[in-house]
Amino acid sequence: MSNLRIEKAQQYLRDHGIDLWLIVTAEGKDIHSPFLLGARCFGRHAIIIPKDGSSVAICTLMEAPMARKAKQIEEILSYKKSEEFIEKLREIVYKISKKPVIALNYVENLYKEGGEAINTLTHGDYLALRKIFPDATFVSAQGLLENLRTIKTPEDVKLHEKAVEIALGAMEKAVESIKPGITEAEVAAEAEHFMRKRGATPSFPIIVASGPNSADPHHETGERKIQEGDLVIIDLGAEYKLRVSDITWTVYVGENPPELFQRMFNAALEAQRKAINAIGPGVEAWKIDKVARDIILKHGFKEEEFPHSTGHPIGIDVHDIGPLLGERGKSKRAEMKLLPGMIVTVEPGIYIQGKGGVRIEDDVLVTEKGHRVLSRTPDKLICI
Ligand SMILES: [Mn+2]
Repeated sequence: MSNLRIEKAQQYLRDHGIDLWLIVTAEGKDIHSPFLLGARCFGRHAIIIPKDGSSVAICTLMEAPMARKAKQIEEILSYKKSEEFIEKLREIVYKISKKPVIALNYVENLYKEGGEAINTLTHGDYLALRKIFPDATFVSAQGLLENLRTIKTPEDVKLHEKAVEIALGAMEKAVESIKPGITEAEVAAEAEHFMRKRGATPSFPIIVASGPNSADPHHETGERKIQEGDLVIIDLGAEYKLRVSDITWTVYVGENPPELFQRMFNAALEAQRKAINAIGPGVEAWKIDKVARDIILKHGFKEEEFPHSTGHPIGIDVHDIGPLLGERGKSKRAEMKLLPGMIVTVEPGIYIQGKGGVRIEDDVLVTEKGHRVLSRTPDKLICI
């Protein structure tokens, strides 16, 4: 059984003098479990990745067959009683090393440096592990997780492409459904229905922001009826086999958009396309943001009318770890370099309170030579 993710993790463990990587979790609290297992187990279970040799998981009797069928972890053991879980865990770990150095899913400097998405070990699990392995040294799996999550394997990229394809289909359904009198919630339901039929779910609550609501980038979809003369922002993503997409289109309801709306759209589009063109390996993330921000300001829009970052990495979380396409100095993550295999969103927007907003968002893969746009936003303002 060959699993590129596990091979990468094992290489990292060997390079850093760590004996094993251990995940112990229950009730879906650690997203890295389905990422490695290929199945969602809710009972308490452990995944053990040793620096050499076979990967092992210990699952409940009920969930072990499901984990075996996923064929990601080489050996799946099962247990009935919690004592049995502890015994098996001790046996496997001490077979790897008598004084094990164990990587766990927490970050060292959370408040200063962030890393929420990978800080998934609970304090209770940590205390339990301290008791089970009194002579172990625990270290953070942060570097390992950053490596595994930010740089996508070819298989990851395929799953992201599928998540994008489903999101684009859902977007087309949503746009087709727009007419004066339909509510934001009804438009969102059309998109979600499309995703569900294709084995996907929304990767976050679908945003349909109409009229003045479109001036709030994170508007909560409600029961407002869409009217002629509205700008409508639709921001949605599909989660397919744990990989997410995140795209945004903006449309106008009516035949002739006012000059202001057309200017907003043209500026956002130019900012978005030029920011995408600046993406390539080795480029610091803030530089992409600067390209977009400078264009929006050049068009005469104010700083506060583009109040968010240009983009963020996506992966198994919508706002994943890695380089943030934001203003320099805003976060340490803005100084990080884009590397081949990363996927980021590019989503500049312009928002004018009381009038409306425009946002255009694509998902972009960084490649060895430059980039590849995985989604495709329209290059003109769609008028319905
Ligand atoms: Mn986004």
